[in-house]
Amino acid sequence: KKTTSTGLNRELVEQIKEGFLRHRHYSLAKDEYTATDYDNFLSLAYTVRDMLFDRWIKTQQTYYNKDVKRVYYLSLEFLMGRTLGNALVNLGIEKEAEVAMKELGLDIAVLREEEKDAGLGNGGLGRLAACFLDSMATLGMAGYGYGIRYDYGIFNQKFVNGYQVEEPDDWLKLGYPWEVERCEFQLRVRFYGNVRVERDANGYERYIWEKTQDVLAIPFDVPIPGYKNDVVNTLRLWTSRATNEFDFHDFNAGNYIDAVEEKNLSENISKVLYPNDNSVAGKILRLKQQYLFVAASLWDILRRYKKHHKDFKDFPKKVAIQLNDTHPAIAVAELMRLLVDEEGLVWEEAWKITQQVFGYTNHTLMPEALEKWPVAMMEELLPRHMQIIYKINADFLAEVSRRFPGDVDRLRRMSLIDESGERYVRMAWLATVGSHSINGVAALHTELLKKELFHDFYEMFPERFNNKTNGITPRRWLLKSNPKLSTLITENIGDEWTIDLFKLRGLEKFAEDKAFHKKWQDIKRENKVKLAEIIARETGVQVNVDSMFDVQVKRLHEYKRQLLNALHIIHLYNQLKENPSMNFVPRTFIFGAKAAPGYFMAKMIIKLINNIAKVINSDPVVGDKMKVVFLPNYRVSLAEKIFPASDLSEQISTAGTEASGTGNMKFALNGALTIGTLDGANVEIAEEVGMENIFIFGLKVDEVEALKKQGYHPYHYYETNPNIRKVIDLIASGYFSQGEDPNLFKPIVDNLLYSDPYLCLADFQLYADCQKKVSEAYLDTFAWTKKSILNVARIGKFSSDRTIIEYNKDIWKAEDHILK
Ligand code: DL6
Repeated sequence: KKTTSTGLNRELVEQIKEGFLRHRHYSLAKDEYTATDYDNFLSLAYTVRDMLFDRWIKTQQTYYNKDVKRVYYLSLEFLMGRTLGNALVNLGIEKEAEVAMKELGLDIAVLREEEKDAGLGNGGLGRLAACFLDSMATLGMAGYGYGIRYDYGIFNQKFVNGYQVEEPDDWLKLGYPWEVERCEFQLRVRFYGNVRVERDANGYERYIWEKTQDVLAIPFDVPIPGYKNDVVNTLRLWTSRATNEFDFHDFNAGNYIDAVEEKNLSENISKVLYPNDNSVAGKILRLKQQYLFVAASLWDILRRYKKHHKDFKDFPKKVAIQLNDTHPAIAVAELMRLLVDEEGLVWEEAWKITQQVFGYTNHTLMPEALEKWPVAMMEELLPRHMQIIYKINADFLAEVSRRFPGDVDRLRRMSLIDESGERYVRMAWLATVGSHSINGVAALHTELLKKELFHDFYEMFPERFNNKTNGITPRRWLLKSNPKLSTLITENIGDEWTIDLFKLRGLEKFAEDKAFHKKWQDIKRENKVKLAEIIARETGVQVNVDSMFDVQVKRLHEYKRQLLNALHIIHLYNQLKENPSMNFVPRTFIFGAKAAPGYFMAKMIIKLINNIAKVINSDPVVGDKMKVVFLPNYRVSLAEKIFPASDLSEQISTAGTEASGTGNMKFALNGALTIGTLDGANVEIAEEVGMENIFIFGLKVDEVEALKKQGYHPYHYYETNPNIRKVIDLIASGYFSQGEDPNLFKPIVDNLLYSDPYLCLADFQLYADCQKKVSEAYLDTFAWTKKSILNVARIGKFSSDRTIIEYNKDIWKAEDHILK
């Protein structure tokens, strides 16, 4: 390869230019006069895609020829964000692409902004799946993502008069350049119908699922490049379509409208992502989505396996399937159905295989997020699966009885069927019983799972439980999103950190280096200037880039306590109003969060924060000391601009509620300090970076439990803490209602005073005291910068590469570095 003295590969530059012009001409029929920015983005995307395709074909050929063990990550969500920048980084051609565009008179930054986010997920769970795909490819494993190609991803959020308004995310409207439709692998997925029992020649019962209503599942493949290793893996997303006969049958009967309606119903299945994070919708369409993608994926997995194998005895040696939460848990019953009904295995053998193949990851303890499907609904939609679940349950409960004779209450608790009222199938139990591995996503979370939710199961088979602390890919979340900091790091410790994040430890020796500090601070400031421009554009608010950027970005949920943050902002505001000349460390409070459209309290909290922002930002007493901004439409591409510009990371969930968190890792990786509770992965972040480099406050899990047990009375805090009283009184007075009903925020006030399920009031003073320490610490620039450097230096554990290596060692046991 011909590279110039600056390390630029000229040959590649020319190749990119040639590809770009060819695609603009032949794929889009455009020229430099008629091409829009989007056309130019597409032309570059197609050019990069060509490079991915070469590697994709080679990678897949190698997997096939070596008949390697495949790892399948089944997830109803993949929050991929944009692909172009990531592909350029992973192919190692970022510079060449930039120069190529420049030489054609184009600014690559402009083109990159043209790409729509693939927002096929709600939050942490979906983004984790995306990071895992990146890590599996980077580690050279034969990893596949399987999910749904929703026509509409997570809604676009707007604010109208401070209220959240949802708009459809029509992300496919202009075409998605990264996918390839694979019609040849389309298949039928069955619903409804009934089950007939037949006896075969040997007298064995055969179950025939018939008179079904069928839908076609069509796969679309997206290439997933590893980092500079020529590996390209596959994300296969299914879309639903009507079967042809369906239309023709009704059509010939002269029933044109019904035929079209039927077609629409079938195609509805993959229409839209359910916008619920940490809560379930419980709608039949959701169960259809789950079964559609599970049935299609398992069929595909079996098809691939059968190319090399005549029977199923090696299936667990060649296949590992990870269930991303319970959303794909019906896979346990579906694999049993395929093996027993379709492939003719005996039940016991099929069950052994099923358990060996599946692993299940739990992502939440929130009761409202635990899926259970009404037995009646399941029986109607998936009659054969319901029979299989009953049989699994009967066998399992027999085993429980043997282990714990006479313990009827235990049987009731552990039954896959909840019979306390309307009968439900407990999907977490199905996933647990059907898997050889059950894991939580941070050490604390896993311990709580063993102690609480899965305690009975942990007593039955402790060896199945393990922890896999989450991680994030350093390629997207540092290398790509924070190029200046990445360059500084690489200049000083080399570039190995990109594939071995523990190498960041090398930065420790610069923790007190003044010249290094200066560069570190300059980069943070530049990133803040860029974010300030975005804030001004999006919200109209001019922020002070020399203020501390204090940021809370994540889904809006009461347990995440954006409200606690808001209460503290009002508290600071009260102090400033009382004493305008007080010493005050200027802060810009930045929020980003979508609320589930049906989540009233979450939407009220958004409105409250927007109104607080209006009041504070226009108060002359406050001036430049405080600004509050709520950035609309928080999403992956926006997150990439926020983390590098943050000084303080708010991770303030009630202890015992946030399973892990992954935003916490992204902030720390970009040099923000954390203020947080001992919850989720915060605990491990504190262990890694050291207590002197993080701000920990608040009740711990056992204290939360004890307080609730003794009877929690939030009103007591209101009565006894004047700071809290002033804050709540101000909200209740209508001060933030901005001309609307003075009682606008009464639901929030009442909830705080009389219920406060997430203990905002109990933690308030501890939080405010800790925030005071944060402000004091920020005044000491040297000490703050040192902490910032040490956070980055010690965050290596939270690479998703480490997480995937652990999954593979303990659960999947597949080969890595296959192409080497
Ligand atoms: O494991 C990824 C992510 C965690 O980091 C978050 O703490 C957790 O809230 C989230 N869980 C869910 C659960 N939803 N469901 N089902 O999104 O997972």
